Amino acid sequence: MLSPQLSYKQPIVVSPDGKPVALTPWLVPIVWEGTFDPMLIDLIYRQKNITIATTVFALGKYTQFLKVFLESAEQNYFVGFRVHYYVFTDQPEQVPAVKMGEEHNLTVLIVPSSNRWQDISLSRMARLEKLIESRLINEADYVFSLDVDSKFYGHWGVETLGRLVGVIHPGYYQTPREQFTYERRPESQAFIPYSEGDYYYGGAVIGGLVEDVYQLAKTCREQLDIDASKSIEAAWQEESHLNKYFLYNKPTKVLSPEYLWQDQIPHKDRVKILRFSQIIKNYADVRPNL
Ligand code: UD2
Repeated sequence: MLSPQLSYKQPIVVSPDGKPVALTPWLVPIVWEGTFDPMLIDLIYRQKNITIATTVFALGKYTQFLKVFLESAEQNYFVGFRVHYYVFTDQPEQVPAVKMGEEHNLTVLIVPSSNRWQDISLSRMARLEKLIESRLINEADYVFSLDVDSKFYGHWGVETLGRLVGVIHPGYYQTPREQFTYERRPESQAFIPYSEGDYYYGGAVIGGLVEDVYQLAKTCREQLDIDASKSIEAAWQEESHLNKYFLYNKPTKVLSPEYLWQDQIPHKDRVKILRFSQIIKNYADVRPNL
């Protein structure tokens, strides 16, 4: 159940002298380069024999992004740990054959096409919920849901694991919260008033323990269904509902914008290392509708 909360000061992500802030006001880490020892943290997780499921959706023209996504993931993403990609697509023949590293494998799941990009994006919650129920609960320990129109540029490892993991959107990490693109209409289940909010989280990265991501996906799907029954679509589809969920169910680990950047934003002097970034795309060319 979501419950109302009192207003409080907006947490900062970068201090006034430009230093990354490494702790949220509810005392969980914000993961930046330099805040963890990759060798030590690898050693800790190596003893745990974990599997990280990773869901990625590539429908319509977005299948063109799979090759770069998967090839760059195989260079950087949980190298040395067991990873199982689940690729949801309407065109299985377009899934490229990418050489997988040791203990990395991929399953293709066929889903119907859609002629609205908004429906593709928001239906990810329902599909994630069902996949966890039917398979991941037995097949994985952790799960990440990632946007496909992206490339890995640097290390992404076990430092990102936690019970419930969100990423700070690169476009809003220095923005006053009243300018966040949260859903502002009270009629929507995703509504957040101007006086509330911690960070603006990107919908491109959702992660955590399978059980916790299940609760997130189920709740967001239920909230999306209520909105749909009232013919309301939140400003940023499932991303708006995700932000509402994280406001009342705080992540136990927050990833800095190193873990979600955008190729069109210069990164030098802003982040020490670029790990995962949205590639530049012409929306009119790749989406089924505008
Ligand atoms: C933002 C979010 C995205 C999602 C969306 C909601 C970031 C960086 N991105 O991205 O996660 O919350 O807003 O509106 O936070 N897709 C297809 N085929 C399509 C269209 C979409 O497969 O024709 C899938 C694909 O996996 C894609 C994802 O849906 O990565 C999100 O769609 P988008 O990248 O077009 O959304 P965008 O860039 O507005």
